[in-house]
This record gives sequence, C-alpha cells and structure tokens, in this order.
Amino acid sequence: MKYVFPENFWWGSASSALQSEGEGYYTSRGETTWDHWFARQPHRFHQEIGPQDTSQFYRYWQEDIQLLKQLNHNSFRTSLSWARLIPDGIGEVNPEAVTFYNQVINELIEQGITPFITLFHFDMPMAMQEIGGWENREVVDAYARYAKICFELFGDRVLHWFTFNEPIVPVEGGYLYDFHYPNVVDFRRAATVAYHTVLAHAKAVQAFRAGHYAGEIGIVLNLTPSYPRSQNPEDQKAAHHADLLFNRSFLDPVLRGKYPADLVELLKDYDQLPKCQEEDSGTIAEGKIDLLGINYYQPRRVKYRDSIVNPLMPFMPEWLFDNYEMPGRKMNPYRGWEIYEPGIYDILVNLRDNYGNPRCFISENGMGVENEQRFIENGQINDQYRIDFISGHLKWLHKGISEGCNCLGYHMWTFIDNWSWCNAYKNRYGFVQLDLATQKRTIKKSGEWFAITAFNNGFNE
Ligand code: BGP
Repeated sequence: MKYVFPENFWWGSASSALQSEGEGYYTSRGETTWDHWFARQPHRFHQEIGPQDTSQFYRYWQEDIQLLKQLNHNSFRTSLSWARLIPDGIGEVNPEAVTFYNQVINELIEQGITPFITLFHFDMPMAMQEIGGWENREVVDAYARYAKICFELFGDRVLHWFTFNEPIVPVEGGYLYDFHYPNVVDFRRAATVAYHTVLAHAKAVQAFRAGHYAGEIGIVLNLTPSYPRSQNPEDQKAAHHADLLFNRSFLDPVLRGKYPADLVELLKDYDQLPKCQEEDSGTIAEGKIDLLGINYYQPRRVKYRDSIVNPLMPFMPEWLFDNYEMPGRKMNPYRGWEIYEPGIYDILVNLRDNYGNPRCFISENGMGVENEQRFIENGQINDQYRIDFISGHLKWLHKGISEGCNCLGYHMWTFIDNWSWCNAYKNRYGFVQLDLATQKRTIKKSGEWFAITAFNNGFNE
C-alpha cells in the first residue's frame, strides 16, 4: 500500500537548546535550573553526565544544519535558551546570544528548512527560579517580556512560534514526582505552577497578537490518551480524571480559551484551586493558539484505584486513578515504554471531533533505545526497529488525515542523539549517532529511511 501525505507536509525533527547547545555553556549564558541541580546532585544524572556534554550545537550548528538537509528536512524545531538570551531572566539582552540565534535561523532558512521555534523547553533561568519560578507571578511577566523580545528580534523570519514545550512535564517533574528541579512534592504548588504556566502562555500570545508579527503562534503539548482498563464506570471515571489533569489542563485553555468545568469542580472539591486574579479568565481567553504541536510517545492505561491511599498524605493524583499495565501490550524492548500506534490517530480524531479540528502537527514522536551501539553493522547503526516504529505511527497518522484531521506534519524526536533530562545518554533517539568523545556523527539506517520518505512525501509498504 502507498502512504502519500498532503502537499507541503512538514517533515523534520525536534531538539531543544539545553539538550544540544553545549559549548559556550558556562561563559556565554546565565545559569539554568539544570546546571544548578547538576552541580549539586550529579548522582541524580545517568553516569553523572551533565548538560554541558552535548552534540555541541553551539559550535557545530553549520555542520548539523547540513545534516538536517541530508535528512531531507523541510522544517526543524528547536528552542531558544531564555538564560542565553537574557542571562538573569529579566535584565539586559546578551548580544552574543542574538548573534548565535540569528545565524542559526538564517542558515536554516538559507538551506530551505523552516525554523519552528520554542520559547521554553524546561530550562528555567536560575535567577527566575530563585524568586520562586512559576510559582511567582513576576516570573510570568518576565517570561512574557522575554517572549516579546524574541518576537521583536526574530519575528521577521520565524513564522512558527511555540510558547512552551510540554508544560505539564515541569509540573509533574518539579512539583509532583521529583524528577526535575526544584524536587518538590506538593499538589497545591504543582497546581499553581500549571496555572501560572497557562497564564504565561496566554500573555505571550497576547504580546504576539499585539505586535502583529508575520507568523503564527502555538504550543507543544504531550498528549497521552487515557484508556480505561474496562467499561466499568469506576475505571472510566479514573481515566477521565487522568485526562483532565494531564491533558485537558492545558489543551482546553489553549484551544477553547478556558478550563474544563469538571476540572475546576474537581480541584474545588479537594480544596486545591490555585489563587486566581479577576483579570485572569480574560487573559486565558486571549491565549487561544493558531497551531498545536502534539508530542506523542505512549498512552496512559488507567484503572480505578482500589488500594487505600494514606489519608494523611497531601492530595495527589494517585487519589484519583492508578496506572495499569495492560496484559499483552506491545512494549519497546529497549526501553520500558509502551508502543501503541493507534494512539496518534485517537488524538487527532479527538481534536477533530471535540476541538474544532485545529491546525496541528506531530511535533515529537520517538523511540529511545539503550546501548544502541550493539546494533552497529558495518559501521552504521541498523535501527530497523525505529523504522518500524516510525512507519507504524505514520500509517495511523495517514488514516487520520484521510478522514479529515488537520495534521500538517510529522517531526521526530530527534535528529541527533542528545542529552536527556536526568537520563543523559541512557536512551538514544537520533537519526544520527553521536560519539560523545569524538563528536563524530554517523547517520543511522532510520535517518536514511526518513530522508527517502521525506523526499517522496510518503512511503510504500
Ligand atoms: C520529551 C521532551 C524531550 C525529550 C523526549 C524524550 O518529553 O520534550 O525533551 O527528552 O521527551 O524523553 P527522554 O529524553 O526522557 O527519554
């Protein structure tokens, strides 16, 4: 069968500033929460490898853009580092950073690769975290100022902006489950962080609209379809709660301009509503986006919680649902994540039927693999499993598009093996293998497959 995608379909991949830039790290930018945390608790990072050890995009950006071209990318998403552009988050703009990002943006365009730019991909300037991070409304305003500065500096050439990448992740990681700085476990504070992030997003959108910049603005959300274990109403309710907390807490504000009423009720019932100001609902209503980026890795399987939760524990999502390991589910054998290709279709159909079929694209999808060197054959990683992973998802994406879903592209995570939050190089995702010691780049078999697929705007199978 032939899978042909619409004309001008976006083929590419995504990356982020902190995970790739590396060099110039301690000299030409402000400290971020990741530097701070790594300096204090290196043992929390796989093999104690910190974010300075990357593919050094700051130095190799020209070579890497050539590689993107070789992979037939027509688009590429990366993020700007707030701490590089404005080292203390709120003060003077760093001219070196402006030069760097101008060079990257210009070179991408020169090579026929449309830049997609994210403003915040998990890397909070430490100076902002020191005054409370997203818990502090002053940081919301500082972020809105940073966003406006970026639109002014690069908005004549960047036509696809994203306010945040996966904003729920710093909420979960930093304030619920202790896998990001500041390692807090407190639902009330998590709810405030999530709420202020929505406000920050909306204020950036307001600044974008007010400036009448040329392009469009969106957000990138990691959507995890929540499938109940059974048709039992208790399981269904649990899945609904997971969906409200982890998908709709961002999806509804950015597409509908308001929170789901049942999420507000739920938080009220448990006395966990964050503090709001009168003007906030108007601000959030103005935060509606033009383009949604969807990161999809795996679904969430949910069941009713039948075990007893310690009633003395502060309120946590675990009160409302339990994750469930569905027997027989297909797993990534090289990393413990489920592979469920139809999930990508379910997300698109939900957006089409319940959210007015917004302009969207897959902004990340990817397969992490441990010890990938074991698959080297004749000097190249033969990652057929990744080709199967991508084509499996593309088929369901294709089905969604043929049924009217407004999906405009597919970006993989990621183009070159990169440093990952706490996992460092434990799981590799790239189309290009990175030798960290020598910085040698070698295209994997999946990279060659993707280049051909992008060139043909589809594939046969
Ligand atoms: C997404 C992030 C990426 C990337 C990816 C892979 O959530 O947007 O930054 O890291 O996940 O996850 P990990 O690196 O934890 O394996």
